[in-house]
Amino acid sequence: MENRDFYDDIVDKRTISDSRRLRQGFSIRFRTAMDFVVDKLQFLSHEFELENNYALIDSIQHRIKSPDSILEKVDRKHLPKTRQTLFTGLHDIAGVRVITRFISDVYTLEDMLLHQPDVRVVQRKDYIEHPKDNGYRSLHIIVSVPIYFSSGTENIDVEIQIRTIAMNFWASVEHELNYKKDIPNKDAIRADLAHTAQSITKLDTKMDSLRADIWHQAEDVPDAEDSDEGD
Ligand code: 0O2
Repeated sequence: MENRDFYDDIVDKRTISDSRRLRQGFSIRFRTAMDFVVDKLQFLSHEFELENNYALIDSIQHRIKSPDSILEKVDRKHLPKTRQTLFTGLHDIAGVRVITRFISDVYTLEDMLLHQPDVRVVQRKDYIEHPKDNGYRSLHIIVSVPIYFSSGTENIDVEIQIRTIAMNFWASVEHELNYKKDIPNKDAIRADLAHTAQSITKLDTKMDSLRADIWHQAEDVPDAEDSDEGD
């Protein structure tokens, strides 16, 4: 099905103006919910930085799922092509990916986010603690957040993926492999990637412990200002 037919197909026998309204209503809801989550994450990261002198978040990416990708999922999951599926049947229409430097930062950020009174967890999958068979690692949380219309409040789901720079590097290469066709030795590359995922886990764990060492040693050394005071 062509992209441009997607929303028209969903509304089926509605008029063109109904279809346009639907598309705009769809976009405004998911974009507002996505921006709400991104703003919250950035605020929490800045607040943490003020207190601790380093940023929890290295970078943030976000996207609204493309019509092709929505259709592929609707077909794969055998969902009805209805307005309800579009608005409430999929939980990852709005997606935010947060990249941290360290594994411990993934969970610190999760903890801070989930303590917010207007963020409700719908689903949590910890692929860091329990990696997928192919080696994929990331923390996935689906949250429901409120958006405020003049007529009332709606709750919208947003998928948040939190992972380290190293996990993200691995996932981007693995993603590329899945989308490339006609690769004769795909199985061998897959096996190699699974092996590389283990090295990445070791690297992430080592970096966390190196940072802990740096912090502990920094605590033992008095600040230049502190030692000046004694002079
Ligand atoms: P896009 O373009 O990122 O939206 P399902 O969505 O049905 O496949 P489920 O259980 O609903 O699976 O979601 P899950 O397992 O939490 O993972 C969904 C998303 O996580 C995927 O989105 C990817 O972004 C990412 N992901 C999950 N597994 C892998 C993996 O093995 N390798 C890589 N590179 N990414 C993965 P979409 O919808 O596939 O694509």
